Amino acid sequence: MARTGMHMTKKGFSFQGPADGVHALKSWITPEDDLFLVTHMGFLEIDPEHWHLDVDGLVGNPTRLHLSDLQAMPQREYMSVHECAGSPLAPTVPKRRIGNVIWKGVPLSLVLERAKISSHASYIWTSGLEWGEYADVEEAYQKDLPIGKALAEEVILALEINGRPLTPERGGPVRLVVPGWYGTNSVKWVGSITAADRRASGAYTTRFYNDPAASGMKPVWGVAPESVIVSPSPNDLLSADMPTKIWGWAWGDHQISSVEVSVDGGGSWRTASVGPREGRSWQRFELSWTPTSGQNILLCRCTDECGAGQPLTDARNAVHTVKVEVDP
Ligand SMILES: Nc1nc2c(c(=O)[nH]1)N[C@H]1C(S)=C(S)[C@@H](COP(=O)(O)O)O[C@H]1N2
Ligand SMILES: [Mo]
Repeated sequence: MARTGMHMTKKGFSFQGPADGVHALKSWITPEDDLFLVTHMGFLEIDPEHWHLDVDGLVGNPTRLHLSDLQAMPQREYMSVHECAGSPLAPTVPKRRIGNVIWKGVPLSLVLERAKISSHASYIWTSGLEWGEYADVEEAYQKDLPIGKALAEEVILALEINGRPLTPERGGPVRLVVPGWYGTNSVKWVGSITAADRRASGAYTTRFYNDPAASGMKPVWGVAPESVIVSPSPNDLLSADMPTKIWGWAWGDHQISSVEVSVDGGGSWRTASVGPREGRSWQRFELSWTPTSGQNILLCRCTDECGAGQPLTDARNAVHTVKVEVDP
């Protein structure tokens, strides 16, 4: 049910992102204007004075926190890629909804400690406050985290993005952020947190955001290794025999150790240079290249420190391709 001091501003599923897609993502930190926005049921506007967070379930001290309580707690900043896993109804279609931002807020672990979380808690459930319908389901946006991830230092109840308070569209005044895991886990408009000894049973943790796996279903949690070519874009005017650069971003829950680029449609691959990562940021890669006239088909693929890579097709992190026409 609706709490006081909040209303939906737009109903239904919505996606917004830069018109040029990944080719717009030229800066290390993605400005909010270029950062995608997603909501399943609609956007919620919450009066910060009325916002509160209830922490209950397997805790010794059920707690209600107002915005001023959170603001008075220790906060930290964390740089992280923010990526949407794509539609839960089409999990193998790459959407490349991505950005790299700096979040700031209160570590979730501090809030759980304050509520005296029980040693029997093995999952943390988090619910958004909005209401509405998505794919014939009408229930709260509730997600869960295994306790190990919930207590990890990077998981925060964010109050800011890129140095500014979260806007209502971004999930403000307070949202969960789970760096290293797909955006679906980062619950916007957080209203309640429940400690439990089992997984949450709602549609967003059982029916949606589970990938088929040999062992049954695998929750959409850690971000798989992925890379995109930012430049050149298909609209760039390139001239044959003029040396230029192919560059882009590579990221994943684990650090990326190598990126390869193909300039002949995947026939052969060259090793690009790869920059450092901070927190769970993306990493820049680049390769010098002298185009030849006609159509050039560019691809990139990366491998993380655990040896995981990118499939060529049929996966949300499938290899990215850019076709460029080069003048003679
Ligand atoms: N309450 C709530 N939280 C949510 C969602 C939602 O629909 N409701 N969508 C999730 C999905 S699928 C993504 S990709 C991110 C999008 O966050 P953004 O709009 O800040 O980019 O929020 C996640 N958190
Ligand atoms: Mo998403």
